[in-house]
Amino acid sequence: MVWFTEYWTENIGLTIRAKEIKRIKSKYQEILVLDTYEFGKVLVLDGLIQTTEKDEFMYHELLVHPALVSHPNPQKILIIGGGDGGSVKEALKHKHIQEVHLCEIDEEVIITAEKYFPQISSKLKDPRVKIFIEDGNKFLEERESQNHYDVIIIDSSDPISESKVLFQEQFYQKAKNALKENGILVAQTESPILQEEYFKNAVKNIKKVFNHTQVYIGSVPSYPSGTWSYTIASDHIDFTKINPPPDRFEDLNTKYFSDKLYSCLFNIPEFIKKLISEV
Ligand code: SPD
Repeated sequence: MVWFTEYWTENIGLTIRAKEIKRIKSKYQEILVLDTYEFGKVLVLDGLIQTTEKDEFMYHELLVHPALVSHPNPQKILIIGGGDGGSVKEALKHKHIQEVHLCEIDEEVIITAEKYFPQISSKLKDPRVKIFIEDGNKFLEERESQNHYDVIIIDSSDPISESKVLFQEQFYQKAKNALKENGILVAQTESPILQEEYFKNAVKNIKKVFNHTQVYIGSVPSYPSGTWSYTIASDHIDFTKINPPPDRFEDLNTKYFSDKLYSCLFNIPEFIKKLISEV
């Protein structure tokens, strides 16, 4: 019997019993693959759970679909991070998508996902997907002035070590420069309950860069507190005023996201509105 604990803060954590733990050391981090009783296989980077077979859909569907249905015609997508392939899998459910660029710093994450998480990584070899093994921040610097993408999805790990820069104002500015005029950025922005400062900092920096910003939340049981936030932003799309046509929600084959969920997505709890008002 093996137990794994992710320490959410110094006072609280999540402990999972595993049948087996595999350890892989990459150039950037320690990668663990846990074979657990409750969550199925679990991918852990430097001690932090990134994805689990049981609840990956809850996170990836909510990160990806709101932005893709909000955009009138998303064709070219960039995903930064997300080497497990979960966001690619969800993005390719939209029939307009012609090209997905995935920029992941650590090739070993992709190799591990393909070996141990075949369902989550199932679309990484799709011909519409081009993989770049690069630092996301540097990748954007090279494409900054190209008005290249319709939607940019920041599927990062937490704002520590290599990922810290992916939560800073300068990074969001580079992302905006790489978007087409009516482009949309969406980012995972941490737990508003246990990671209040990370959350507020990310929202504050996104708000500085874009005219329209909305926070929404969802449940991800394996992430700190189980309540997770996402921030969607654009210069030209006011998310509170648009009403995507019903066909944009068809054939997505989702288990969490739906047209009904989307229609009330931005009605977030009062205590989270208060946190946002403080940034
Ligand atoms: N605390 C973990 C947050 C991780 C968010 N991103 C995970 C990447 C999965 N595709």
